Parts: sequence; C-alpha cells; structure tokens
Amino acid sequence: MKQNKVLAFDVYGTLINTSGICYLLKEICAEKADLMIEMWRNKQLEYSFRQTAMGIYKGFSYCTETALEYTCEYHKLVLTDKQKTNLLQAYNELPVFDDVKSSLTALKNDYELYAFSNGESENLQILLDYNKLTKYFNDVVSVEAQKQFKPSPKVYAHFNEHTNTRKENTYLVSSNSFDIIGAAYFGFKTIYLQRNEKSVLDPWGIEPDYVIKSLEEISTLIL
Ligand code: 2OP
Repeated sequence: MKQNKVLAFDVYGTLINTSGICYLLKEICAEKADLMIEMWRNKQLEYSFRQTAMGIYKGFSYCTETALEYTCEYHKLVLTDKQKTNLLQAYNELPVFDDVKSSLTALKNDYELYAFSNGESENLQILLDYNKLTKYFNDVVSVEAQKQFKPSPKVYAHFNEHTNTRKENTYLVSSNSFDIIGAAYFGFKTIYLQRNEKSVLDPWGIEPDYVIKSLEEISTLIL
C-alpha cells in the first residue's frame, strides 16, 4: 500500500465549470438560461442521490439527461432533438476553471493526483482529454464500478482500493458540500473549495480540514 499523500479532485464543479454550458442555453432561451442551468445541475445531483437511496444505478449521464428533460418541462421549453443532443454533447466539452492547470502543475511533483467523480469513465476521459487535463493525473477514478454515487461510503472506499492508497493519506478536494461531508465522514481529509460566496457548507457539524477560495492555495498548505 502506498504511503504518499494523495489528492483526489472532484470533477464537476471543482475542475470543470458546469455553468460553462450556459451560452448554449442562452441561444435557445436567453431570459431563463441562468435559472435553468442551476435547476439542471441541482436536479442532476438529486437524481444521483435518489438512485443510490433506492438501490438502483442508471449512470450519471442518465441523471444529466433526465434532469435536462425535467428542467425543460418545468420551464415550458420544448427542445428540438438537435438542441437536446447538442446540449448533452456539450456536457462532455464543459470548460475547465482558470485556476486548474497552474495548480495541478504546481502540485504534480509533490503528490499523487487523481480525478475522482460520479461521471462515467468514458465521459470523464472525453471531458478531461478535451480540456487537456489527463496528463496531470495518475489515474481517473469513476464511481461507476460500484454502481453507487457519492456520497455513499462505498465509493470513497473504492477510490482507495482502486488506487492502492490509504484513506488517512487521502485529501479530497471538492467544491461540492455533499462530497466534502461524505468524504470526511468516511475518513478522508478534506479541502473545501469555496468557488463563490454563495457556496455554503451544510451545517452538519462536519468541518473540512481546509477551506480555500482558489485551487492555487493548495500548494501553500502543509498537508
Ligand atoms: C463529481 O464530479 C458530481 O461533481 C460531482 O463527482
């Protein structure tokens, strides 16, 4: 078992900007795009939580697609097949946040770096290749093999099994509160990335080890 400190980066919302698709929604429905992007993401996550609670697994892209359908229905927006296909394809070409490449470059020599996500392996590979991020990571770990989503403890255990690492040495870096709390509850160390002032950590009495505003701060932490 490896003894090195490892950094496990959440992908959607942490490395990759899920609002980066807003420009496409704006072309379809300018005035509702901001509201829709938020509902789409929230529903996507809700569907993943509900599947795990129900003991079923249909994959993250199923959550993404059905959450888009729900959001359009709610906002009375009828998409053509082409518009829907374009939006879902664009989900694999979401943009990377500005602080990611410089931060990963600074960390690469001192830590093992992993991408660790609810997304399916195939989609993660496309997304990370598209953004030229794959070279920074020792590996890309998907929850897919466990057929459960974060924050199930099984998927955090899977991360350590798959990477042959120890939970005591694993730091989860995430902008998603549910992920930070799930990982801390499992026994990872946690670095909560507060990308904007509106991000609030759920008040469950589980505090992250570090709170940062930009990924660039990680290289200044003594882990
Ligand atoms: C992830 O990438 C869903 O953002 C979450 O695992």
